[in-house]
Amino acid sequence: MRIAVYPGSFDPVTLGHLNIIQRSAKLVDKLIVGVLNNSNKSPLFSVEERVNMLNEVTKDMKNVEIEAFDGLLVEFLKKKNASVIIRGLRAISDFEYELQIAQTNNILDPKIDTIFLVTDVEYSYLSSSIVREVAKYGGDISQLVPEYVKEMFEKKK
Ligand code: COD
Repeated sequence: MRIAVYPGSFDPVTLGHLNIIQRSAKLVDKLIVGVLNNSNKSPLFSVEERVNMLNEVTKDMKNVEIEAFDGLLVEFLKKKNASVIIRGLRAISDFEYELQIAQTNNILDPKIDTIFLVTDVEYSYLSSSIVREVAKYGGDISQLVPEYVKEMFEKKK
């Protein structure tokens, strides 16, 4: 069974993330979306809220599971019997950072490989921080996030 992990902060999950989840779930037997519980950062949404939003927007995807993790990503993969990391690439600016973490993870555990999916053109500008910024100033985020996530922003007001 090929198990992959798609890790991220997902603060919050965007339509760009969802597109990567839908496409990568077709490539593997099981996809675990790993939500980083990073105590050093102060995210807008708690890890429970981020997991809840991801559960809601992937509820029809049979081979997708959502789980929070902390510590090293490679340790999380080991615990889950996963051998593949999925990451998304939007632009050349993503590449340097993504290359660095993929190589670090491969050094930490040579059995692990990273697969990059290139963003669909319509989402190439989209990031969680853009969504937070637009929402902060009262802009319409309906074209950036799933409806459920939009509702979660409204509850935060
Ligand atoms: N289209 C396509 N892909 C997208 C889009 C979009 N519109 N938006 C985001 N993505 C991709 C990103 O490029 C990324 O690949 C993924 O989706 C998740 O994005 P984020 O921003 O939510 O997640 P990050 O980059 O904050 O995640 C960082 C990790 C959690 C992977 C990293 O911090 C980590 O592994 N931490 C654990 C500690 C560890 O093991 N460190 C060692 C490695 S250096």
